Amino acid sequence: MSEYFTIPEIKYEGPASTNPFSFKYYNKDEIIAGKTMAEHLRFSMCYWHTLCADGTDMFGIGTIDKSFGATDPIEIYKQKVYAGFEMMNKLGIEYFCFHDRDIAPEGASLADFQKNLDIIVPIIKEQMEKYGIKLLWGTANCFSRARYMHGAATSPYADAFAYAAAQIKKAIDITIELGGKGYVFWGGREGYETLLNTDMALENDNYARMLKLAVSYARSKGFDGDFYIEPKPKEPTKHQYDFDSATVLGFLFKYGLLDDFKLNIEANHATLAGHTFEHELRICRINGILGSVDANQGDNHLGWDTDQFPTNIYDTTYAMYEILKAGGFKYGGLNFDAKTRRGSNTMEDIFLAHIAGMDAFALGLRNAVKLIEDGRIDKFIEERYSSYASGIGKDIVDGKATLESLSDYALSLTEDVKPESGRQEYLESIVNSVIFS
Ligand code: XUL
Ligand code: CO
Repeated sequence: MSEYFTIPEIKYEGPASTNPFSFKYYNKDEIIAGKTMAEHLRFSMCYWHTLCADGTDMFGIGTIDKSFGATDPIEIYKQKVYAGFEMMNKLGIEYFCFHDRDIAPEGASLADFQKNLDIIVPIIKEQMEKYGIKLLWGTANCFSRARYMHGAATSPYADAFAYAAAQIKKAIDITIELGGKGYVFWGGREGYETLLNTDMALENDNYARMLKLAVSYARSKGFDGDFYIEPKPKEPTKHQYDFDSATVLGFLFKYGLLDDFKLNIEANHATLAGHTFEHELRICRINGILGSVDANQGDNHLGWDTDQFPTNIYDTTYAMYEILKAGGFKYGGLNFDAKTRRGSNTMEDIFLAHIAGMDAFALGLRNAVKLIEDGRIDKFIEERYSSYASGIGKDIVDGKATLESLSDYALSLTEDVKPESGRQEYLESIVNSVIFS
């Protein structure tokens, strides 16, 4: 098979290198905090942006050709496989993620689509074996086609629910066939445009029904990985039910789904929900539901999901801090759900973007380890809450205090409560001094 890219394998050359096709911070075999950088970061290429998206936007047509020299639909998707695996191999990316619709042409019917998937999946499998690349997670695209214009699992139309079930069943089969340990639900159309036409209770119940059907099918076929819900508050729908981590946690709890589901946190979805990336990760960390991450970033001046490659070092540092504190990934990883800007329209740009993203997270990992080893932030927090380690605070934590005993205690205080400074600016300066030391 001839090469698609004249770019060589990307190697670590260190921060002083000016070679654009080299890593400055990502040194995959270097051991940091007990694991190699590759084991910590578990980078993944996303099939849809990298091998399918052609730069089309609301105002303009594509600017980059992703047909890889082919014209026949099946042939185009075969070439995507070869090109994608060559790219991952050259970048040293060990995982990938896909939607059913990214990997094969849909054809004229559901049966055609499944036939096309059956042609492409063995080629993917062969390339995975050739390069030692693994599947991070699979999913079904139940949002692009007109049949899903009012939702898939939450559609008012039972036939749409059934059609989505067929896609999910097949996507689970493929995920299992390819040895994936994750299966994602992103509910782009699982929400509403107006409450005036919406039976929210039924839609929520049906969404949970679909998730349960998927779990019971996948488990019956031997899938022992994790299911992930990927929160996003809006876009394309005005309001999406999987609004943010806290909302999804409540949903999973209500429907008894917490044994099988974790969350896939996307940075740009966090900011769309009005949160920071690290806030969403913290919610997952403290509730034991961190599954995987869609690594990208938004633009502060734009109100939509720009899916940019992550280059903001503060974001990657705080994200890796949360991920390390959560004990790292089990089956998840850092999936670049990111696309080059429409004007960065060459294949070189796609390599450079992945290098930038991988280096940004590598530097984030290095910084986060330094922050944890430095210990001043942990110590500050411990001291800030030390009133709960003894006396009345310990009684509260141990469940020994009652409202009456607390009232008696408060009445006995001779002075008003005097909280100490939260020292935010000082803590931010610690972060800077650790990052730039
Ligand atoms: C859309 C998005 C999806 C999911 C998978 O915003 O993030 O690509 O990651 O369906
Ligand atoms: Co995503």
